Amino acid sequence: MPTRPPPNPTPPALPIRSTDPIVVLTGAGISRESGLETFRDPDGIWARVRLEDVATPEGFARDPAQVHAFYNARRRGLLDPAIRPNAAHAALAALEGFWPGGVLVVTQNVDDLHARAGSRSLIHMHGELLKVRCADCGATTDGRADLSAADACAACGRTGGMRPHVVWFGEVPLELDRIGAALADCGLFVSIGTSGNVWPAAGFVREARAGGAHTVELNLEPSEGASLFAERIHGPATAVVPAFVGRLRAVAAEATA
Ligand code: BV8
Repeated sequence: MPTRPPPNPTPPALPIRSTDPIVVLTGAGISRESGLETFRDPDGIWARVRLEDVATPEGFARDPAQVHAFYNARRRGLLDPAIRPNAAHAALAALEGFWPGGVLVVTQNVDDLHARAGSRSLIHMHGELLKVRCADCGATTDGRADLSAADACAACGRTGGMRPHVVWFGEVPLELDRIGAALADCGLFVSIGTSGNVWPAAGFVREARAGGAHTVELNLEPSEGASLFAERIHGPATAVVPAFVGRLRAVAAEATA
């Protein structure tokens, strides 16, 4: 008699209430199946360029044209009509729509795929590829065209100071106070598609645990901080994220039954 494969083990019940706020941290892995490169995978961006040359203020001061070329190529790539949000982005947007406790997506990504999928409660802690900033007056504006040192700031008119609105290594990420408050207050922290290499984002799981949150990692493979999570589910984001959001939908439905 052939032995039947064991049924998929039923995932454990989630120790959260539907009134608990949720914080979701995402990284490059959630956009991988949309066609955007990650950073630290073998075929990733840092296998091709040195982060010191293109993602630091020192690199920009040394060779602004090289940094502009790096971000101009990524911006043009993101604007390719073939690059669209995937099922993982869509599942998070749906979660924001049905979860009573509220959802905040904190993304390390500079792409616009969460917003295009419909997420509204969203923080781009490392900035946005489709925005530009004037180093002279600080004005941040939408920017979808190639950028160069010759471009003038739309606000102050000066040239030479335009840069991508992106947080480089050694620069302080955006909205850390708001993120810290949300981590302290949340009942569930979910980390999706990040290797857990870059700080301070890599420390968010510790902050969430300190606040008593249940912590879950959804990633293709164990991240640097995998052991810090109460639950770890590994697989491609377009599979594991919708499945996890399905579990949350059951929690929300139970609360209203
Ligand atoms: C700062 C620019 C001071 C934008 C980026 C300790 C404390 C504080 C700071 C530090 C510290 N130790 C070191 C530092 C300094 C530094 C740092 O972390 N260095 C690292 C290299 C050790 N941090 C900083 O400089 C930060 N600033 O510290 O300021 C401060 C801080 C707090 C308070 C006051 C002062 C600034 C960090 C931001 C730097 N900018 N990029 C851009 O060009 O995009 S970082 C870069 O890495 C990207 O932004 C990216 O988002 C980020 C993280 O990478 P991931 O998203 O995780 O991508 P990665 O490729 O690594 O991993 C992808 C994962 O997806 C993998 O696990 C893979 O398995 C998985 N995956 C792949 N495919 C799939 C998948 N998962 C699911 N499905 C799939 N299909």
